Amino acid sequence: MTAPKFTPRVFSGIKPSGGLTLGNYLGAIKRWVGMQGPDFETIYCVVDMHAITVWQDPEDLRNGTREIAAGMIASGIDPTKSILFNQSQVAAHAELGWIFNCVSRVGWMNRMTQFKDKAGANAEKVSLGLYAYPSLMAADILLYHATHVPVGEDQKQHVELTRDIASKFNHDFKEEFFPLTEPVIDGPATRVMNLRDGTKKMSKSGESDMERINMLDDADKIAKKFKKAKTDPEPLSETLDGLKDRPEARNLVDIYAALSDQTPEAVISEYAGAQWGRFKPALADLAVSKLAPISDEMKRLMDDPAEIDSQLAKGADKARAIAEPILARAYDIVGFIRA
Ligand code: AQP
Repeated sequence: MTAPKFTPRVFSGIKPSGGLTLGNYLGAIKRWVGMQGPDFETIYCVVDMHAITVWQDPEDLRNGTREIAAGMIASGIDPTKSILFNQSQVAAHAELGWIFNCVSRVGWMNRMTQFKDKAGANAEKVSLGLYAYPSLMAADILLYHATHVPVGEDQKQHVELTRDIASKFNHDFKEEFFPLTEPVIDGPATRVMNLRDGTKKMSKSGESDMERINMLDDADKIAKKFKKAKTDPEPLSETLDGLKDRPEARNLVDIYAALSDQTPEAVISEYAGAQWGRFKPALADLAVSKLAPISDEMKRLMDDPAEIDSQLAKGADKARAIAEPILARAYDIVGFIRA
């Protein structure tokens, strides 16, 4: 249970390790937009320090950071309602991250499935940062005493680790200082799958461009990608149960549901028994109608990088105002002398 003394506050982030995908939009950003309002203070971050856990060309990183920020704003993250900034402008993330490296246990990191997936057989050669990533992610969240973190299913284990780190810190230093943050994982698109392999997640950095919808894809590309999306030869089933062992079919139904704000049950009842020749073009039309206004606005915003940088700098000032007193108190608790 989250202790009542904590202000209801949302933190979440996206790393600029490539262009924004439909997975990021449906699994994260669209839901973040919906959390803006009176119930929560909302803090959204382009987590550039996480991006460099794998090699990033510096110019691509700068452009990617602006693209993610533009995508968030174009999707409805309002910098007057939410704090929007890039992580590296608030040094307290790295400072608390170091403390958490000393709270976390190596055994905890060894259990992280994302590290195993990303490192693969190459674990000896990947960066130390990639291994310690979840500890920095815990710092991102706890630096703001965030009570809720809306994420896709793939990040659940990292939010659980954040709770473990908060608990251990509170226990070791005998003070209920950090909240036990709740992951918020809901809706039909918590795990948008790869269009060429329905057992793998859609990722920014996946090998083939055909396996993902990028938020900047034009209408023709979106139609082509859905047309070529892998499916089985069967038509859509009459009920959702009938899609149990058909991951690619289920993924397309879930994407349709998330884009149209319906349940997957409602989609399957509308398209019960439909052939792919009917469903795929309907899905492509729906995706274009929802994504084209966002990508047009993204392009408009990206034409003025100085304005995006200025929004990020203003957001960083607001983020620092919350983060610095929390970090200062954490330093005192740990026993660091400060002026
Ligand atoms: N396929 C997805 N379905 C649902 N949610 C997703 N998210 C990412 N992919 C999907 C959610 O988007 C938020 C930001 O994620 P991230 O970019 O910081 O990291 P990631 O999960 O590692 O995303 P990628 O696209 O797979 O990046 P790469 O390829 O660079 O590793 C998170 O809330 C995430 O759950």
